[in-house]
Amino acid sequence: MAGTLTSGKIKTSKKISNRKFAIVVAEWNDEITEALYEGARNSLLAHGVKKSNIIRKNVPGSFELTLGGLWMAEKRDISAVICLGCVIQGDTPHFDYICQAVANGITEVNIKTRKPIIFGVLTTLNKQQAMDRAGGKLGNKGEEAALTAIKMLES
Ligand code: RBF
Repeated sequence: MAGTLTSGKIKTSKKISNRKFAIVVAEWNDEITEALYEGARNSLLAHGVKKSNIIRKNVPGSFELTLGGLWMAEKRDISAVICLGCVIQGDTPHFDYICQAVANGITEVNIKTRKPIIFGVLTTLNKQQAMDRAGGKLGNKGEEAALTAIKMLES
């Protein structure tokens, strides 16, 4: 599928099965973010990550993913952090502020901690676009975010 990340060439090593991953989940639009979480978790498990090596942390909204992600990344035993959220455009400019802030925030956490902090945030114009990307006709971006984390650790 165009525009999607596939696990095609990933040959999961023993190294990955012993790595610890944090998944930070925003509670706003939880119908969507729970589906993203399931996708990410199942993808990690499918690539050999142990259940006990997947740590979940909830935060209230996508804006809080930056700090939640930093807290997780600062833990020495965590190798990568997957941040999952869903921002849906409303009638006010909040959408732009939140999307910009979380994209910049997560970028900063990557640089500051030198660990892969994955941007798994849907930024959509409506709920249908979000559903299409959270296990719907366009796949599951949570799954892709987990694959990205694995690829970064394997690279
Ligand atoms: N958080 C999301 O994760 N997705 C949203 O679509 C979303 N929309 C918001 C719209 C408004 C008007 C406000 C005030 C907040 C919204 N938030 C959303 C919450 C935001 O990420 C954060 O949790 C709060 O602003 C508190 O810092």
